[in-house]
Amino acid sequence: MHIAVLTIFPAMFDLFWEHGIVRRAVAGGLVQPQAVDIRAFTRDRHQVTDDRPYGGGCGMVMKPEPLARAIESVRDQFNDGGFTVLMTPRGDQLSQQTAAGLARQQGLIFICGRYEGVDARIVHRHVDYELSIGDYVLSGGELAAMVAMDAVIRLIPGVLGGAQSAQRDSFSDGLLEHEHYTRPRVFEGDAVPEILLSGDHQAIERWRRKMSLIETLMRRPDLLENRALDERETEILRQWSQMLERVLKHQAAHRPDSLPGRQ
Ligand code: 9D3
Repeated sequence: MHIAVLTIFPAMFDLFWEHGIVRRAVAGGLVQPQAVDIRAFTRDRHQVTDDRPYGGGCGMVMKPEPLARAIESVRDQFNDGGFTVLMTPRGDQLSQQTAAGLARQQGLIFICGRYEGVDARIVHRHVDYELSIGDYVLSGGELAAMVAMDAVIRLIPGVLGGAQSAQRDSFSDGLLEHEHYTRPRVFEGDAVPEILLSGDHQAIERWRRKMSLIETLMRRPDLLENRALDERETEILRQWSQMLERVLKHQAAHRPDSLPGRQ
């Protein structure tokens, strides 16, 4: 997949391409990345990429002409076309599902805004999708584009090896992961759960699924509301619900005001 990032800070991406899974994807020819310097597409002596907003107000806006020329130049190189994504706090929030959709495109063009944003005509005429990574304020679209690209690249077929595999991500789909342990068996007085040392792979698998479910219930109950539970999961939650009920009843029976001789 061809991926181009349009930015006034192309050097920010040098290290991104050179590490970990992204680096392997590039080395294996599965991703052909390029950071395109928007400034190179200016035509004035001072290579200006921003201008004052019509209607006044503080802050600057990214000029449309250099951006349009940069997008055209990349489109000419992507013979099979590219899906153009503007990184902006106003966009749809990135999700695993969005990432999977982007991973199916022939080519991707990410536009990183700086200043208050880009001229609206760029959005109207050249942008296919507006993407945010969440409700917090960044100084520009570059880090957000890296987050999106990282999520997308690991979903391109062949990028993850069998050991890691995107299938494992979807196996525990919709649940948080269980805890992980490695040596030593006891660290700062905290021992590895006995079952993980048992060698009983079926029991270990059951334990891990149960822990995933319970971690999800405690940390992200919202994830469970939107996910179908299978029979085993339903049974685990029923057991927990009974346990909690018992604890609550016990607590209620032992409240100070329920004891004789008080109040
Ligand atoms: C004063 C109003 N601000 C909007 C919330 C202006 C503004 C803040 C930050 C305009 C641009 C930016 C720079 N941020 C991005 O370009 C950006 C971003 C983000 O800030 N948060 C989450 N996702 C993204 S994607 C691009």
